[in-house]
Amino acid sequence: MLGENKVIFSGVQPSGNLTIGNYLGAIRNFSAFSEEYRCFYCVVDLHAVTVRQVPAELRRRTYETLALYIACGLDPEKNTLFVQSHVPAHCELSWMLGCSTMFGELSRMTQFKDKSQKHADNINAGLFTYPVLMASDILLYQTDLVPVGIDQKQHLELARNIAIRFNHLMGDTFTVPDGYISKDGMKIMSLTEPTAKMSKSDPNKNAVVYILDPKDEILRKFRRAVTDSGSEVRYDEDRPGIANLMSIYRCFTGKEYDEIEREFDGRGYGDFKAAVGEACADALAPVQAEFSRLMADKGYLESVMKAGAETAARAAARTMSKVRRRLGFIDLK
Ligand code: ATP
Ligand code: LTN
Repeated sequence: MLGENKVIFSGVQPSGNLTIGNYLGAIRNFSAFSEEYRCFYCVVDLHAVTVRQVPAELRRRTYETLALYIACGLDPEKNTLFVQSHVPAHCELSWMLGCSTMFGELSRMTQFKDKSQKHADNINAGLFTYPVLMASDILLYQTDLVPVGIDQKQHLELARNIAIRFNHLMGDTFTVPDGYISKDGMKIMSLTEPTAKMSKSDPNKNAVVYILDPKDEILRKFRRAVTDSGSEVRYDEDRPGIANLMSIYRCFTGKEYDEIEREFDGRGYGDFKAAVGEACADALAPVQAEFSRLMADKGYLESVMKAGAETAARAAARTMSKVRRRLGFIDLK
């Protein structure tokens, strides 16, 4: 264990502009842990290059993702915020764990299958071994809890299996992590195709609300959101369009579904969509203001990255030393 407190680790890829799915499903929930846990939040740039990136954009998004972490309420004094490629131990452990992860296990990962279909011209080895690097991120810090959206459940299960197998074969080395999948914002769906996940890499910009979208854009996207036939604001899983909007409204306002149904009783979808847009824009306004302030100060962001990388590297070094000894490598002090 690293000290007394339990450890949290999570990561977000700087692979696109962050969406309200990333916000409600992941980042917004992170700050609640800072008092009780030792928290590591990482910008996973090494994962992002499993699909092709334009270098200048990747660099900008790495700053932006870090700035968004802070703008969403993560205090760098209370959380270790850092960039994955600044701590080489992630790659080192990934190689070692890759040698006890089976081809068959990785072949079953649905994200690999999805992304291979989407990027058929670039099915690279990194895309295939992505979950091993993710397991290394987590296991390197002896993580107890991993807050993620439900889409990451399968990767998390694999990370647990990798840890359990290593502990069994080589002796107790890693804490076996648990996932923490928040009920709120578990899975925010696309606004144009409400049976598919809202995803930052969706080429259809109308399907996705970005954290940094201006208010008029947010209102417009919700106004155009696909809803089902019918006109009543009532929660019904068989009507995925309205169910998704109700779930977004609930996340932003804290109102329960029956309360929302009463609020919009006798009013049509139009009124409701406008209210969802307003609630979303109002909630995001302070995040956007803080983000702009932070992006104007790269020096500050770099100082956070540096301090974060030092703290993370120190914690990672302890695990690496243990792993080296377990595997029979010579651990020079
Ligand atoms: P991509 O579209 O490039 O696959 P992504 O939008 O899924 O990316 P990630 O960086 O892979 O984003 O995920 C960051 C975090 O946000 C993860 O914890 C993930 O589970 C969560 N997340 C992503 N999309 C959603 C969503 N639509 N609803 C809830 N949580 C989400
Ligand atoms: N695979 C995750 C991002 C990610 C992550 C992690 C999440 C990389 N390493 C470690 C939690 C813990 C994703 O695509 N959302």
